[in-house]
Amino acid sequence: MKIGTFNLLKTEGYARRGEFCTAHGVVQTPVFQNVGTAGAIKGAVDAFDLKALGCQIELSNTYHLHVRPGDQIVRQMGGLHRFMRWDGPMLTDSGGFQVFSLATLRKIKEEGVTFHSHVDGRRIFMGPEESMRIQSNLGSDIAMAFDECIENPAPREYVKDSIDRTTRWLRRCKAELTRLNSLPDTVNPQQMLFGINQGGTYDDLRIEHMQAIAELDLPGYAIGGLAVGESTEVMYHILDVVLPHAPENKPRYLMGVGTPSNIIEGVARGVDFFDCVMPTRNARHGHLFTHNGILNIMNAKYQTDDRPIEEGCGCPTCQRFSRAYLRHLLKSGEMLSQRLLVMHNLWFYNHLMQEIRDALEQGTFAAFRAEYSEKMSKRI
Ligand code: PRF
Ligand code: ZN
Repeated sequence: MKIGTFNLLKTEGYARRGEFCTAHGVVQTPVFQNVGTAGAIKGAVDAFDLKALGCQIELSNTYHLHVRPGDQIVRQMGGLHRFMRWDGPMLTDSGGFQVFSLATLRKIKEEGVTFHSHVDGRRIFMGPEESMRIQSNLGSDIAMAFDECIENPAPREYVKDSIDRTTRWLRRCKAELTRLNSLPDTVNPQQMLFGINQGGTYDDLRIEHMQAIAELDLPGYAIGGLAVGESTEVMYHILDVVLPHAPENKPRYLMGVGTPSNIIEGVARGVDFFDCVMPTRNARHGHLFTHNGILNIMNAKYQTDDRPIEEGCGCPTCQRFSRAYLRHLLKSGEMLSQRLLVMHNLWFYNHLMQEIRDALEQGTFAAFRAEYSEKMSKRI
């Protein structure tokens, strides 16, 4: 299969079962991208663990790796795949979101954004060209466009100006990545660019922007600017409105989302790629995903519970350890608790996507959605 090809294998309603080809392998969709922001999965999980957890594609961040250790260093070490010893598909986010959520004292101009590093306060400039050069040095399979992610709600005039600028930035991203891929010593000359749809909570601006970016005929499109202050209902409404205008034969990626039920509802509306820090972040606080809802391992009732986190779970943690032991580890502040709990949650998310793909293949996704969409995100 040619790199950048998206094969739609089956559909059920708006939900899609597909496969997407990258330079480091084929991704079966719908897929959850496992987050390793700075080239490491939080909770002491390495690239070899990721394989055992059913991870198909890893996600890292331009902004973090640019600040530390520096993308030139990563390039010198052979690119991020080789640096972290992950040989599967990899996506890097552009910095667009992190600059807006982490950095301080930012100033946006047509050329790009000036901001202060969250690590040492140093002044940094990043625009579309800088973001593409950094991502090219990292050598990911999918580079994300440099965009502006606006918090919801935002004034309409601001959003309109912002999406127009994000479209101009996208053209510059495409031109720069094309140039970088043609250089003789590029880390990953097959690196692809995904565009990002913005437009806040305005239906017409969302559609207008999606139509504008679709014209660039990129290999994939993301929906950004969601899960940033609006309600779940508004997020689902925007997906309902904008996805019919996304190219059908290209993968769609809902950035930074979400809970198991957000994922099931996203799939139902036609989303193919997801990513979220939720499985890792929740695990580190003892919040563990199961098919019956979210279990809090700190709860006193687990003190002498000899069962695994979830009966029947195939993860390395549930194969070996009891709720009682895991509760003890977390309460004692043992580092081991982080690793064991994160492994369960990542396995759960990757396995959830496998269940979704199986249901789509068997034409039973509607039933799966009805049974689990609400239940999985409840606290138990
Ligand atoms: N843009 C980029 N990355 C993102 C987002 C975005 O809008 C979001 C919004 N949920 C998460 N990550 N570049
Ligand atoms: Zn488990």
